[in-house]
Amino acid sequence: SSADSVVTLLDYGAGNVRSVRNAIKFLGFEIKDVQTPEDILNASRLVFPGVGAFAPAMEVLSKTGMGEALCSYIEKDRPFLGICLGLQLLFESSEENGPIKGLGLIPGTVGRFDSSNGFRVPHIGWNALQIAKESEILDDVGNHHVYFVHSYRAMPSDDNKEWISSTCDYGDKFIASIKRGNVHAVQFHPEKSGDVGLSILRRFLYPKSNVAKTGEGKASKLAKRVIACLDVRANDNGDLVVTKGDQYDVRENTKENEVRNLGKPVELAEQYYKDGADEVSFLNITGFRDFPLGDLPMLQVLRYTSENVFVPLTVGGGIRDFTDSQGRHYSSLEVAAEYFRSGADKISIGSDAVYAAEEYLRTGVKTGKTSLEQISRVYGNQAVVVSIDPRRVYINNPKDVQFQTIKVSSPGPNGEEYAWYQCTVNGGREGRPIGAYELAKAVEELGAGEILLNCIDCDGQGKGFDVDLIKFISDAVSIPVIASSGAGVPEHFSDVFTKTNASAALAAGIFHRKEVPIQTVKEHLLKEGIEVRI
Ligand code: 1PR
Repeated sequence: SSADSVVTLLDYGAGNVRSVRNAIKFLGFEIKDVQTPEDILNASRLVFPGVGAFAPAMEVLSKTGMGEALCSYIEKDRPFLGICLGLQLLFESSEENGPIKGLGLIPGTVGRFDSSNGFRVPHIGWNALQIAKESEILDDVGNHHVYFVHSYRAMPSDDNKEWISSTCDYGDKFIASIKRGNVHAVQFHPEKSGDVGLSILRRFLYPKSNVAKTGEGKASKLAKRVIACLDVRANDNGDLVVTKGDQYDVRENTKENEVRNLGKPVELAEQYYKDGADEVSFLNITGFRDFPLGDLPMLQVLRYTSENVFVPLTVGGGIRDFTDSQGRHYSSLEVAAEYFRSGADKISIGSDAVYAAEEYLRTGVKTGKTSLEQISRVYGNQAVVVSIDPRRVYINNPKDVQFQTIKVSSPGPNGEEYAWYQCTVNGGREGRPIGAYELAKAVEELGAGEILLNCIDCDGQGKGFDVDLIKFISDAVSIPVIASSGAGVPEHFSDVFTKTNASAALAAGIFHRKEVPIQTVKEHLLKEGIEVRI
């Protein structure tokens, strides 16, 4: 292999850089991992995908001498691409658990987004860039959305003006990318930004070639996301299949009562990526039974999918502490780590988050020991989704229950005008004494970065999302909420986006049964004046 086809990658082992690796390989390059500071100095092009939190990253860079090597590499104007934290570390300092000193190559500090002005934090999703100066790697990107996921950002100032190649508006105007000579860094994730992101990487890797323009686009702000969800479980032969329930019942109404089989997980995920899904979620729906570390097929599904799918991947099911039949104990953190290493960008916690929230509400104490808290501390809250599986309970009088209730838009079977939403565990099999409202507030405090809001009553019915529920919860928290369950036609998506503060909408059945392609949903949203990524 010639030096021309090699990319040096600085991976200090703090998280998942699998997708960056996959994207580089997809573009025809080999990867050489940095082992020593000399490897940095000898690189012909260096990619630095920062992951994890600022302080531990700086600690590793200082201790190993890699920070010094990085500074000298960059000062020599050698080809460099920093991603996300790989941009932030170039600044003087960060407020993240700090102030913590950074590499100090660019004047300025990194601070947290302010959620008080109605902008949800973390900033998750596809947003537009305002190009500030010419940068060969960005070229026509200004018309397109790119994928961001972060709670901290660097701010533009007179002192760092000369570095800024683009900014992004999200409550405030922050630095989306920098460029000086051959040195580039981006706050967004090109490796997760679909074709547009791949073309950014391609322009960096092949600096003198003519990369074709990406097609039409018209990005102005944070887009509403359309997510394809694959409920995965082993069928009775032990093969992993994509299935789909009817109010969570995934068995066919036949004599054999077999598990409904709608296709193969990897193939379907790739199809949805090509069709324009902004994200793909896998839910291992029997994860509460089988142990996921033994569940190698799901890890394989992630590994294969992440080789060809360049949008965020979420995986859920079975994320909790576990002792296997041989008595070996696995922490939820180990389980999550295995999923991240295999290509997941986010993990989603269902049942275990319900128990954590119940305990927190009972004691008022954050122990720091729940899976939710631990995973979010190590990987950041943007990597932790809580999946809620509530069931609607109609009541006549809000005083009849101790939970937060809403006035429903259409009355219950006996004319009830109110409802609360009871949380369940184990795939809807067991109702718990906690409402969706109480759960959402509690998990936000415990470190969830996003909420996947299902509704058992609506699941698989194709009659539309539960707009009452989604409005209720998305108004209660300041983290993004994904509306789920019940989509049947494109109008259901515009409905949920115009009537609630949901940041994303997820569907399964209509996509699996090929009733409505993802593009059709997006075209409809666009026509209704709702911004989406095209
Ligand atoms: O409790 O941490 O092991 O996580 C289990 C996960 O598996 C949870 O996220 C839970 O929602 C999910 N799950 C468990 N059982 C089922 C089931 O269907 N029997 N699937 C299940 C939940 C619901 C949605 C579905 C939407 C959209 N799936 O994600 O995809 O309702 O469907 P639609 O568009 O066809 O209406 P843990």
